[in-house]
Amino acid sequence: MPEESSPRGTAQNVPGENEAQLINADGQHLFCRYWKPTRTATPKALMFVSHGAGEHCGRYRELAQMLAGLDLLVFAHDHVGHGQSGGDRMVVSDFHVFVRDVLQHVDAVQRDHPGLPVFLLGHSMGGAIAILTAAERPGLFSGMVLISPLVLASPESATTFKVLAAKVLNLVLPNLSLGPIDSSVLSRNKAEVELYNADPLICRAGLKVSFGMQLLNAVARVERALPRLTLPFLLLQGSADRLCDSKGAYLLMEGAKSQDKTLKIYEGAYHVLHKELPEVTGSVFQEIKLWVSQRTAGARSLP
Ligand code: ZYH
Repeated sequence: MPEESSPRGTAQNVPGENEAQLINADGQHLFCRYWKPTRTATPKALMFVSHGAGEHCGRYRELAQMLAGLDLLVFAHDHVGHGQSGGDRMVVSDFHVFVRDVLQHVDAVQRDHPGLPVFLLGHSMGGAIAILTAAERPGLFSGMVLISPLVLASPESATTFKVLAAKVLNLVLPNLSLGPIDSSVLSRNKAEVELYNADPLICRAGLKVSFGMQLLNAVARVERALPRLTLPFLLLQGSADRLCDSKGAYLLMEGAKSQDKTLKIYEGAYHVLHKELPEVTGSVFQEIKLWVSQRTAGARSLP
């Protein structure tokens, strides 16, 4: 595990949660969080959590704590350009940097916990990162949980249109802003929208054309990677998601070669299923809990 550095932020007083720093291959700081198993000193599996664009890994605390309660060691970092990590806000030279950094972190944690199964969990852009990470290292991951992953550029999304129109602009005005995303169309839970809007670690600046181009690159790479996916996965998707169209979830189900693949559609739900109406989010937590418990049941905690 990376060296523990002087902890900052709010997690200092959160029981079972640790913070640390990693330096990536470009020399940038990655802000890391760890949630240790609550019932045992020896985890039975590892789980990396991959957050989405504009947000940060601290927003996955409740999910991580639930998974730590299943004897998993849950770990995460803020992707470059996000949260408390280095780099210009929501800027990445190539989408693959996100994937490379996840693999660096997974390799580091696995060195300290050899022989344990490793899982991925990703939301939205973080889901695209999880898919590309799994496709790059076939055999490394025992499974993945995807919450409304970015698989398709929604044809109805105004941003998709703007990004496509801006392909040419990218050459001359890569920093042009495409306008911020409207969080109120991403969850029906008003309290969660307010929490999101008040979170100081969220990047609310508009998506830069250059970042939109990287998201489009990611979509194209995910589509090509689907036939290389053989790992078990659980896919959760809202039918009324306006950012990542549910057609993407069906494409993923058809394209992945995995034998063990499960799709659950939440009728009427928006994009951020883990922060949606209580009945949706409650079910999302239950489904993930059940799926992960079943796939780690045989795993023994190593001394
Ligand atoms: O990863 C994303 C994200 C953000 C912007 C995107 N734009 C595209 O995909 C995106 C994904 C398109 C752009 C055009 C080309 C094709 C891709 N995330 C994470 C999600 C969005 N956020 C939404 C706001 N959140 C946190 C998670 C929120 N909102 C309300 C309540 C609670 N959380």
